[in-house]
Amino acid sequence: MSRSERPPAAKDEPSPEPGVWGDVIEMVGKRVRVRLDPDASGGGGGEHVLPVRAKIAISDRVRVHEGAAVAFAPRTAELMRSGLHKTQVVCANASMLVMVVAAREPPFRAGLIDRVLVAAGAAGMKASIVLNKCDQGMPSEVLEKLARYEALGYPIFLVSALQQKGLEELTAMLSEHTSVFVGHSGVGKTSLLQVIVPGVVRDIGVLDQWGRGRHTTIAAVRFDLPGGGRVIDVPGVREFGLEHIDRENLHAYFPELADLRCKFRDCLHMGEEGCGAEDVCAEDRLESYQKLMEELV
Ligand SMILES: Nc1nc2c(ncn2[C@@H]2O[C@H](COP(=O)(O)OP(=O)(O)OP(=O)(O)O)[C@@H](O)[C@H]2O)c(=O)[nH]1
Ligand SMILES: [Mg+2]
Ligand SMILES: [Zn+2]
Repeated sequence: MSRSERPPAAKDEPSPEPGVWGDVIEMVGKRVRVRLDPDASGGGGGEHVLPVRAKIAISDRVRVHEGAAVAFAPRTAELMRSGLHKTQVVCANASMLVMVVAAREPPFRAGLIDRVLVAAGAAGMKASIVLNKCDQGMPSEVLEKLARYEALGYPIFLVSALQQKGLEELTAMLSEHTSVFVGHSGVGKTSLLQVIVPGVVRDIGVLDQWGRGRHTTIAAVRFDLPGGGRVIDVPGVREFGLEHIDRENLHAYFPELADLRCKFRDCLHMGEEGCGAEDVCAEDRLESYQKLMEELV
């Protein structure tokens, strides 16, 4: 319908919101790349590069009008990470957190896993753990710890991106979700993506037009998987602060403590009389919990 054919808007009727909805599929520096939805006729689509606004996170749904984000859709989930001075949204609208770890390079750190699992729980996301670089060996103490996480309900995947081993089960899980790969720098998050999503290197290469050189450490990117599902690759993390979580709620994100009833109803599992935490919680898991409780004061 041409402009002249359009019926005049009723006087007090708000004019329809201008712009087109799309997904934030890449964030680097002060820019975001938005992939616009196709229109009803199957046309439209295309991509826009916009300046970052404080609110935007990777995988957000935004409405784009005249080169700017003019509206944000409510997020189904918000993975948060906080530092001393600020809280950051790691990604929006993901349903599965995939904690990627290595046994040796970089070293396995259960403390970081515990923190990230808490962040996933607080975001209302499911979580799983991928041990990558299995070609470098699978030390029994690492496998024992992973078995404990599995018993707590977190699926475990033993894989090697290098040898392309163990990827079928992981890919099947990923096809059901929008997932985010989280982990220490160098565990192989981007390497995994490269073997799971064909052609991914070229896709990341588009960043070159912004003169940013190498991609993996600075950009957050979301990819569609060929068999369904989406994966978000974010820069590696060294620390994962949880200041945004109420300490009274922390136990809810430790499955072994979530429903624990101790002698006192308001037991915080910090060594109180009649506390049952030691009976249900592995020693280092309880240590992680107590360390976090002390941090969140
Ligand atoms: N032996 C072995 N090396 C691997 C494997 N996967 C990745 N690597 C190597 O580990 C190094 C880091 O891999 P990346 O994929 O860049 O790691 P990343 O987690 O994306 O790192 P950041 O982007 O910095 O967070 C590279 O040298 C990879 O070749 C694997 O399965 N086995
Ligand atoms: Mg990477
Ligand atoms: Zn207790």
